[in-house]
Amino acid sequence: MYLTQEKVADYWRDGYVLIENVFNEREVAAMLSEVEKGHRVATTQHDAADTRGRRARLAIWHEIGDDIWGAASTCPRVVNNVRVLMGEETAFFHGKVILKEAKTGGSWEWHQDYGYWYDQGFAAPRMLSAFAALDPCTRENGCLQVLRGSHKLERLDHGKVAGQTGADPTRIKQIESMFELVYCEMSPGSVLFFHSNLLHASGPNNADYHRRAFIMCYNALANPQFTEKKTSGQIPCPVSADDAIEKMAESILAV
Ligand SMILES: O=C(O)CCC(=O)C(=O)O
Repeated sequence: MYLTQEKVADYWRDGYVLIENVFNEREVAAMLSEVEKGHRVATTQHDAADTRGRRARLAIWHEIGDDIWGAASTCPRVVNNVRVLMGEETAFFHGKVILKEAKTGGSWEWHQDYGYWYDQGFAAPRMLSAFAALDPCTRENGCLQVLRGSHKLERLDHGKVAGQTGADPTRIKQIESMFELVYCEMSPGSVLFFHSNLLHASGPNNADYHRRAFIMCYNALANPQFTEKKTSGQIPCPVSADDAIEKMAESILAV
């Protein structure tokens, strides 16, 4: 379950690494139940229009919380791998559920997460996202796409692209042939860990099944944020017992 030095080297070369079966079927089922019926997702949702006029929907928060989302964000299978990848102690930054609904879910335009996190005042791109698939993620339902190795470009200029913050589209056209385009097809429970300067995007959901995902974002403990502080402060991300999320999943599914 923990990443080998070889996988860590892959992450620094490619800007991402995939781990299969981080969350088991019951844990994924409990997260989906909380997507559909839970308070957090229901009360924190908003839309961001894409360039095709479709809407990408997400629910976002900055507190770890005492629910299945908190249990996933502090799960050692995630947090300890984040620490291994970063090579330093980490703090929780935010969590977001991406709700790319069947037939209607919109695209995410090309961007680097640090492209806009920089504007939120973070000193350095010592930041990482862990994308957990809750449904099968396929090309048909708009799986994540990455430009392999593009984190090495370092931060590009970002601006408004439709209702989203995206990388400069002219620059994307210029650099895209330099990198391999990878469609990250994933099975539920797998987690893609990716660097905050990795260029990524995703297409619309044209399939008749949803593409929902939970993205957990982390910042190096020693990486200060100068402005727009939404986080509860730079404290080490707590690490739960390994079975904490499984126990929480069972109590959700028992209701
Ligand atoms: O879920 C996706 O396809 C991409 C979401 C994303 O890139 C983001 O929230 O920054």
